[in-house]
Amino acid sequence: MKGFSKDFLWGGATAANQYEGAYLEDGKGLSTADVYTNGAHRVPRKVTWRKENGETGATVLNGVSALPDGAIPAVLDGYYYPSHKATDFYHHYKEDIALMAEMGFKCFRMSINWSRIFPNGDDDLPNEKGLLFYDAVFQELQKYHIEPLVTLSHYETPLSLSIRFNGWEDRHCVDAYVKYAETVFERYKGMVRYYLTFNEIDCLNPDHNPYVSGGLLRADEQAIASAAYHQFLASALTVKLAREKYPEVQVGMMLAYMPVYAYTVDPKDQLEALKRNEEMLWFADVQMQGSYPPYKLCEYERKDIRLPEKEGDIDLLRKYTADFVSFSCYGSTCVTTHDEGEEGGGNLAVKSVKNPYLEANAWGWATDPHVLRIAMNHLYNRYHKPLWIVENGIGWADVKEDDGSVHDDYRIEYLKQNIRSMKEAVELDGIPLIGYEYWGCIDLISAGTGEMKKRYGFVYVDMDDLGNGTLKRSRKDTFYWYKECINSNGNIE
Ligand code: BGP
Repeated sequence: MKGFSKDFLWGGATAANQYEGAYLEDGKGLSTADVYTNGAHRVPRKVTWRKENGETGATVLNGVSALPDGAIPAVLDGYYYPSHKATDFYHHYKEDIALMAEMGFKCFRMSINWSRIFPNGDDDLPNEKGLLFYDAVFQELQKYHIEPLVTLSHYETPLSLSIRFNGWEDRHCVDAYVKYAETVFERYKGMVRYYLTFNEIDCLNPDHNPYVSGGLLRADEQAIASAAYHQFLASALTVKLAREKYPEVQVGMMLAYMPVYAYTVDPKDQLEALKRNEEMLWFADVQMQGSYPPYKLCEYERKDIRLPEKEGDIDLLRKYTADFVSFSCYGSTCVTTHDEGEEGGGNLAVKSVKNPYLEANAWGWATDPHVLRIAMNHLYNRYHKPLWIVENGIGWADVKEDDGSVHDDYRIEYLKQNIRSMKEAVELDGIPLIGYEYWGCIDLISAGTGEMKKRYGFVYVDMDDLGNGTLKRSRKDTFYWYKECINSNGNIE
């Protein structure tokens, strides 16, 4: 049987706002993540704001929601903002990359913080100090032959674009983004070959987080549809830019894809599961097939939602589809229209019930030993383009022993199940897979809750939920396990 290819890109993944810290250093501007407070399991994060009259407050901006009239996002005293320090990759990148190299990483997924390069998102000139930081990171990666995979926008928008334009609702963001993409492509020519345009673009859905994904301070369904449209356009223009000026660059799309199962065999549940799956997949349809699926257009028509279309847009979307499909997948979710089943938690996007066949972690995320094979079959058989798993992992409140060790056997078990599943998709189903990037390879802040204790890493970082700690790095048991896994090219028992 054929295993993973010789050049399979094993590695790990991170995002600037959860990992970098240094939120105002060297000329960086504020991003939407920098005014986002910490939360906890079932305690949502909030956006802090100030009004002209001096009134201040904090508001939950999940789904269809808005800041109070006249409120402008601002950093306030008395709140804790996890992105400000994060786990300080900014000052630890050499040490962290050396740890990745020790595990044998072939690839490292990271994001560039747009507001580090253009502090207001659309400044005339880029911030040289911001560019220099990523120069240094890419040079360090090159030293160890680690291929960077760079997300251009991972759950953050320059705050100034949110305040002035309500983020991606306005077409202004498209031009600003393409200029940012071009600046980065040009600067890192020869150093970065793989880019992703928007992290988990489907999280822009009305039932998820349009603030985090689109920088929307006022999100109704029309604004969300416009924002998604503008991100599709920005992606297509980025692909065009690469094809015309940077042919060595490959641009992928990125989807959060946690397959949804029906809890019962009742056709009503089956239909509900189908609809939930399509709520994620239609975003990939536009980016990989080049047009909106009919059911989405019908829904927009029923709701009287108009796409902010201009001449030539449709051609761009059709012509410049992405080169590969990358996705995050942590487990599966399960839905029902019945009054049965235990409330399942899961992520905020899907109100799920607990799958009785699966175990879940403390945050309600279920570990599914077959999910990667299922997800890969769905995605490949629909788009026929190479896949790339750019997030998979398990969050756990790890305990560090006095000698610095962390015995995360639950994570080893998770990895075994998931890697086996993706291996089956490659070997038994013949699906082309470029690489596997384990999420949060070095401990970082949780996106959903802003907690530190929801840890994913192979490397423990000494810091608590409020940013106290030495930031010292230490190797968990999975560090050694993953190293062996990479060394044997995934030949695990
Ligand atoms: C994905 C995001 C990541 C990451 C991960 C885990 O949705 O792309 O940024 O954080 O989920 O989620 P959490 O951090 O909420 O556990």
